[in-house]
Amino acid sequence: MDQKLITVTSPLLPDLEEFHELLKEIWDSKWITNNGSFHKKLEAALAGYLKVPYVSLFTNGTLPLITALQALRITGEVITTPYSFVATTHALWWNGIKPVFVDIEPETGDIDPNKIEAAITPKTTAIMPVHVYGKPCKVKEIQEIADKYGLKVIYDAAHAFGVEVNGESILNAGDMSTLSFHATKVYNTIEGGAMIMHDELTKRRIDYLKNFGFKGETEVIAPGINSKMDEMRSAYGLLNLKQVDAAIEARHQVAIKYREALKDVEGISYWNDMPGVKHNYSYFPIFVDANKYGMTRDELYFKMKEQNIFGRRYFYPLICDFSTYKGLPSSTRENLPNAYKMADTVICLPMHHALSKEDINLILDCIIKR
Ligand code: T4K
Repeated sequence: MDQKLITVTSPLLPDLEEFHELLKEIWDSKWITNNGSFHKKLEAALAGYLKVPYVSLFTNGTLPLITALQALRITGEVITTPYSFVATTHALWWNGIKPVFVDIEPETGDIDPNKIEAAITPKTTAIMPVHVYGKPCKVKEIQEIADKYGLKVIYDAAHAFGVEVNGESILNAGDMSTLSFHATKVYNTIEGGAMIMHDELTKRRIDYLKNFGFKGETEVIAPGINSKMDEMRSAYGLLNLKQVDAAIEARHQVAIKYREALKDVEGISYWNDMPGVKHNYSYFPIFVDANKYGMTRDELYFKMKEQNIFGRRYFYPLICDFSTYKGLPSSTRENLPNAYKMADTVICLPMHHALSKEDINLILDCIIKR
């Protein structure tokens, strides 16, 4: 028999019978997309769950980034991080905006606010930070810089579903935040995403923009796009919302086990929970110090693969190392030493709600027994 694969994540799936019942309702109604009743219900339920005033659903987590940049009329240069998934800067590229990469903090993986001011030029119009792995950025410091220079702030919060700092949602920071509900995320709608905004007028404008710009039947207010979530995925999302707290708690328990077992392993480090933060345990990155551990990150990564343990090197290579971005002036090792170091040493261990005790032990044995 083939040995089971232990993958970096596994999707949270709703109960099939319950989903079938909702599908039957959708079939009966014959309303399958374009702001249907499940779409409306999910937007309201998510606003409540996430403690945010307005949610606009999208068809994935990339289109709300692209749409936010359009809606805020961002142009020129945007300051961002190289330590993310490519979608972050692809959204800039699709809008004809030049990304300017700023280094990250070694203790969070997020953009370092102390290095932002030096990267601002007369062409800078916005900052686009990422709460990478769901670790909250220093939003107060970032906002102070944005206010000083008159810049907009759009958070790529793809990893930060449900993350709170001192009881407040991290999604309320900045001008807008965007979420991804991709299958690989803590909370998924198969493919899907959302934008979080602070006022009703912006919510209305975004809802027009994600529907080609249509306001009513005959008026188009702007050249919008089509990025609406359909009724099937909205219904699926409503069911998954009921079980996401349990899934996050299961992930938390995995993190506790990893930390306990790895705490004395020379050359392997990881992050602990941050004070005052409600984490979502979306990823569990470890960092390999080859000199102390006696094996490089890649040696460990491939050894794990041989044992059918598929961690991932998120986020290696850095975005600035992909051919589209490599030639940019900010894409250098000298400018981004912390980001390069993290990308060269990280492995995200398997982390999801359905990891068994046996899976966890296999993963830990593979790391501990060199
Ligand atoms: N901003 C940030 C910071 C992001 O991280 C992302 C997406 C976005 C924006 C854009 O959001 P979306 O437009 O994608 O909604 C994955 C995801 O496709 C991507 O959503 C995610 N970030 C990125 C970090 O990871 P891959 O290429 O690594 O996924 P893949 O297909 O290799 O899957 C990883 C593992 O998950 C598989 O080995 C097994 C498991 N899996 C995956 C799928 C799709 C399953 O068990 N079932 C599945 O259906 O990109």
